[in-house]
Amino acid sequence: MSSSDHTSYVEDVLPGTGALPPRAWYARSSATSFSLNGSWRLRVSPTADAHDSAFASASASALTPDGYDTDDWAEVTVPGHWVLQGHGEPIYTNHLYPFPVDPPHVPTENPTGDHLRAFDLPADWLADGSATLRFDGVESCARVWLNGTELGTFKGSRLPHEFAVGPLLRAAGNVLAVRVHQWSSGSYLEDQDQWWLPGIFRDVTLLHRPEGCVGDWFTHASYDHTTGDGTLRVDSEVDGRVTVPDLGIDVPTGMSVTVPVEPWTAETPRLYDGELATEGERVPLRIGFRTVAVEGGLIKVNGTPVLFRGVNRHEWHPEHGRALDLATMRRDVELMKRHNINAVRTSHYPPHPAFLDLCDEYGLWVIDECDLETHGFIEQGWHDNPSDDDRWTPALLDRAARTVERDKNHPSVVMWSLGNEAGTGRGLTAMAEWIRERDPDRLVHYEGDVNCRDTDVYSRMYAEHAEVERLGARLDGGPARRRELPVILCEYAHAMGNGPGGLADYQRLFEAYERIQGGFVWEWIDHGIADERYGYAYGGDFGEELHDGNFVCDGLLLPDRTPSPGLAEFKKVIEPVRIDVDAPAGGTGTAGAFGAAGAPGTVRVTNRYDFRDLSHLSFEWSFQVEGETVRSGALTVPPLGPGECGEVKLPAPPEDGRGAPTSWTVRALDADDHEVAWGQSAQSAALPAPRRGPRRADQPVRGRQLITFGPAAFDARTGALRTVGGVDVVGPRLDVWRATTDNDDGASWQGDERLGFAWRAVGLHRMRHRLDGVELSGDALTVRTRVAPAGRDIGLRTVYRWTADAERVRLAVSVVPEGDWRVPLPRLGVRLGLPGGADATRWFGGGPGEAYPDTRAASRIAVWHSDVDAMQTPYVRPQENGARADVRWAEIGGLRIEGEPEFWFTARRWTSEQLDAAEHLNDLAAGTAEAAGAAGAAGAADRTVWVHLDHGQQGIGSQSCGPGPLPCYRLTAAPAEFAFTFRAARP
Ligand code: IPT
Repeated sequence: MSSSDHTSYVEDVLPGTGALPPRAWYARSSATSFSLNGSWRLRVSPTADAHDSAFASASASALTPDGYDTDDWAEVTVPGHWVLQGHGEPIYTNHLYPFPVDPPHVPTENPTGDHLRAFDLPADWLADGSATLRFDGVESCARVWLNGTELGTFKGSRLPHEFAVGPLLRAAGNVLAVRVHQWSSGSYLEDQDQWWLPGIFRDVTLLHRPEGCVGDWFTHASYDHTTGDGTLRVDSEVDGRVTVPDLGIDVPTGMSVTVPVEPWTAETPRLYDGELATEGERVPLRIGFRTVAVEGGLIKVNGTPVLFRGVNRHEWHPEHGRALDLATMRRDVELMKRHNINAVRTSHYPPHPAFLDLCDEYGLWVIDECDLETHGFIEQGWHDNPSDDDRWTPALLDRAARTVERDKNHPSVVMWSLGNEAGTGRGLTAMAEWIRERDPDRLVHYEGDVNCRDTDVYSRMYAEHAEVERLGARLDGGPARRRELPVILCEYAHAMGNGPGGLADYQRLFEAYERIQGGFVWEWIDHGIADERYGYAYGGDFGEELHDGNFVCDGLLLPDRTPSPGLAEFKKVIEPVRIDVDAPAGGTGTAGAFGAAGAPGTVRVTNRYDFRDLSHLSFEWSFQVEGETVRSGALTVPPLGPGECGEVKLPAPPEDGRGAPTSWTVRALDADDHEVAWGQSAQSAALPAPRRGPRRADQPVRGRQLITFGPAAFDARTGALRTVGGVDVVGPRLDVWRATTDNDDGASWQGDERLGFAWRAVGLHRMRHRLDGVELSGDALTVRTRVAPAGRDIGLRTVYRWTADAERVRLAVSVVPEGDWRVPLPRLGVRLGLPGGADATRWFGGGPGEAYPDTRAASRIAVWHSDVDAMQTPYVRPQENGARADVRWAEIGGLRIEGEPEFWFTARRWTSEQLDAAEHLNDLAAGTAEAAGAAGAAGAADRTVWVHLDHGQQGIGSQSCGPGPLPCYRLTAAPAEFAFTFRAARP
């Protein structure tokens, strides 16, 4: 029990008192509404009962804010979280409750925000009828008074609550008082992996309810794909008429009408505008006709199986937390559509309802999840779990009802999800039963129900590729009911930091097996909090005693909504059109780029939409010579239907590429000229290899301190390159370390499998370079070394062999591992330092963005231009990033570097060690400033730029929560040879 009777509702397991029954939500109607968003007064107390009598009795006695002594109260913006507005601190935990687990009790230290808002009714407010006060989201428990009269209490943070307030309203001088407790029994049900952020974080609205107004209603709009007819029936609590002008519909509520319609799908989001009119109110309807069902073991919409290319979306804004404005929601939806995403799971609570309006309008399949997670009970083997305790069932049912009633009129919602990570139990079964009864026309999802007793789909999280394949091939066994069900991955591909890796490999499985109906990447956006001290803050930055660090930054968008390379990769992997370009390999010699016959190439186009043909896209070919587009034109592609595949000929090849590598690129563009999909042929030829024996071999000459050789000079003692083509360099030497990524580091529960852990244990971050010899022999300078960590007998025997002509030096590196290598290498290549003035970069190879062995689908070959800063990906926790794949040559800092074979190219203003040591973005800026200071350098322009030329990179994988990289992406320590040629870049 709480210390005060006035606060006993805080720990009561029941959801609340006084609220109206839940009903359909709408943004607009003919009835007036009045927003109470804006500036409120705020007083935060350390306990639930501080100022208890004062707040309550003041409410009772005073009708104007002047009646309160609010002089020392703060101002707070509603919607908002007070902890993000300078009062108290946010807390981040993944699944641990940040308080002792003793349900339903919460700590005595229970930050409580008393919110006050005075308001006059607008002049046009009609005093006929009644009014309701709607709260769209308050975390975690509220008690509400209007003009001194208590309206009630409620829990269920991301759910709407309405109160009847008509008789209490006055024309002027109303006072709304809302007491919000951070902790309540409801907190036990809201253990989602996110920040704990108390406050009135969604809209507060006063709704006029005229006589005869609309109550609750339920739009049933199905589609019969066999006839092309839609059937509409709007059930309404209050009788009225339903009109849909475009369909000539004008029927009473409750009556079914069947007419030919265009169906709604996420690809073709056809909405019909209609209206529900009762005697006292008209509410606009946006009707989408569609039917969702599991048939023959597959999720079908309008009779067609669908493939979810989805993301999990938490609501996030780096300054406002979960208080999202409409523009931000629209931005999310537009970014999703632009990146070929077709589905959202609203992890792990119903989103702001306006988000679902946008999903209807733009077209996204939605799994709408109830606001329920009790993950922290896993620590006690789920003992005392509210999901399996009858006392809590009313609270669970309340959450189900408030979700379904609020959102049931959205065509985009195709599945209800009971919640996330809440174990199993009777409460969950009761929710599923209630939902099926209320809305038999949608599917029920819950990943925690491993036997699928209560669900319509078998849902898995972070299954490794091999398991997905078994599930696809129906070799998974398990209970009979489950074997019959379709499979989705409600979470996969953990987008924490650099990654996720392996997306393309998952997509191949999703496309190969009909039972696997796609998945939802975890997750949409990093929940970093903008913070001057750090760049972005994450768990632990606010002094939390329990926290889970940067596990909260695991999205495809950086916190400011900049797409990360992971999103570019996802877009490519899930593109709804597959374009395979097969151009005959050209000759590198006299026959020209296309072989003697000059045969035109072929493009195979596959329509991977589920519903649409390709008539909304235009196609364009382009022809590149050594990465530069020299010709382009339109390509006519027939309007292939869903699933169809066709071949189109490329035009006759343009003039020969004079032995240079050539390629064809074909792009599919939508009506706004946005690229939807692309394909590129292989390069016709390798770059002509810089001749092994240089043109006129130069001979190294040993001086007192320097060895001069072609355009280069080396340290005579160490054999290290000092300058080449007039550019001073910190000579290249072998480098195997990378600042471990979140996916290298792995999740704490993954033990010894974690690579970052194993690498550090072996000592790959502290390799020593022993110099065994500097030899001059005729036309070569050879430097022999052994690179190895202290305390271990493993090592890499490394030989650098330099040759030169008048203009170029060539470095051939040979690496032979010694000893018993049990770990893969993070990277294998050389690192060199260039003067800080190095900035502009140009390269012929993969781009525009970063790529690693299992994240390279979006990398396309061209000549790219960038600069050192733009080549960085500012992951919230700094880590390896920014490599460009398949680079044939690169220019930076006045040098041109050619690779044999292609290499991974990375350039940054800090070393891997500095990157590795940084915990926040601001550490990097500070780190380099210090380094520059220590070197006596003046200003940023003098900082060394570190360039990595890598022969190999270890894959990325998804081990920050899921499986590591597939074996084929492992960089095994094995003998290797690779070479680079350096010369001054021609201006
Ligand atoms: C899974 C959770 O459902 C999700 O909320 C998030 O925490 C994610 O992991 C990791 O970021 S649960 C997983 C640990 C099995």
